Amino acid sequence: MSHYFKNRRVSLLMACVFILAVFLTTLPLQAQETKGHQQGGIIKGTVNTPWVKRYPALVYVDQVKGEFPPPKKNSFMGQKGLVFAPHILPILKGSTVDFTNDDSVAHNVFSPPGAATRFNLGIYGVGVKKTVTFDNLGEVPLLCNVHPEMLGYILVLQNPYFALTDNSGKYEIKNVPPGTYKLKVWHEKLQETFKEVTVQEGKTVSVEFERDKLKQK
Ligand SMILES: [Cu+2]
Repeated sequence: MSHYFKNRRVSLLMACVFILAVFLTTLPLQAQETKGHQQGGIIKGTVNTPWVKRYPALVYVDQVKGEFPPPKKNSFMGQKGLVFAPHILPILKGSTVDFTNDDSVAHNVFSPPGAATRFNLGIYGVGVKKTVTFDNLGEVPLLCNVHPEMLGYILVLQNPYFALTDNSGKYEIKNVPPGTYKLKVWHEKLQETFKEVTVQEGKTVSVEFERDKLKQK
């Protein structure tokens, strides 16, 4: 008799543990779903090219309905150790960028013909900050008149749904509003390419860019 009760107690306890475990494992899932529901979907995947080991690729949604005002805080493009840092700076249209000089030598940052925004900051020394506002969509290569080896890029975008790849080519764009879009890849060494993507509320969609489709410039 007591054996029977003991077994019963054990199975009751096991049942409780099981229910608790199920509850605990589904809890974060539920939270995630609620969050995803409020914040659109996720686009993720890989840009399969060895070039990403050197410089990241930019993956971005080409056009999204709505207005996306630029951040009030200025973006930042430094010059340190005779390189532009960061090498690639994606920004929203209308953003203002601070160009600082953290080197012990003077720089003369400018954008060449063909850039979405043309500018020339002139020669400026250490500790000086110059600012430029970027009102046109597209690519702005950055050069320096003093150091021909210096090269950087600003990419001016219509919406905040973009990501740079890590050094294995992986990217993830969060909170994308549901819809069908052109998902574009930009890399300084590659021709621009895109894939169509449909984003659903609360879902993750994978978009892979195959190596043979990524043509060198
Ligand atoms: Cu320079």
